[in-house]
Amino acid sequence: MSAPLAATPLAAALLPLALLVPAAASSGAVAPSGSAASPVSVVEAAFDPATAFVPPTAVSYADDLVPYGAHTRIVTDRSTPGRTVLTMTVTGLAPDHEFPVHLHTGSCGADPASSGPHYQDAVDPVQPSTDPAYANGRNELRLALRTDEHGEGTATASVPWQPRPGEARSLVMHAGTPTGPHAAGDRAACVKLEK
Ligand SMILES: [Cu+2]
Repeated sequence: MSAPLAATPLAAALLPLALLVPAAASSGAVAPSGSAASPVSVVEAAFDPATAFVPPTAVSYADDLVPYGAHTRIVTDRSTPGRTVLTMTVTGLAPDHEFPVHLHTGSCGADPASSGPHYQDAVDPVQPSTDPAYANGRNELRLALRTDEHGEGTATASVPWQPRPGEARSLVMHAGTPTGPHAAGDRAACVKLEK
């Protein structure tokens, strides 16, 4: 097949993504709803392999749990001062499964470890953080996302703080239970919240 014939449909397929990227870079959120100053940001994405040609917003590292093409919508509501309410909705995931989902500091990358440690409001001076005074569901943002028999689910967490800009860059879905071939703490998927 000649290169021009192959390149044209690819370029057309990439165009919507190319249009999304500048908006994300300027706003700090992948797909802000409303004005740029809106305290509510929305990320909508389909999971792709980390090796995709265009680095995906939502990466799956375990397509038995988070199949490529499965969809997520994440709404981060900072409209109440000093409070963050984050809601994650998914479709197309492994059915009857519970994913521990956490706000992490780093961004998503080809290496699942690139999302770094958990974001903490008060940062534990000892890393990795295991001290329950810091590693808890009030100082970190954690969800338990349970899917139904159709692989759909939604979960919400509310915390009495707002993340420091640029320091809470991803939402990580751990493999959870049942574990299957994975360890419960393995990173099954990652969604970028900030560039
Ligand atoms: Cu985590």
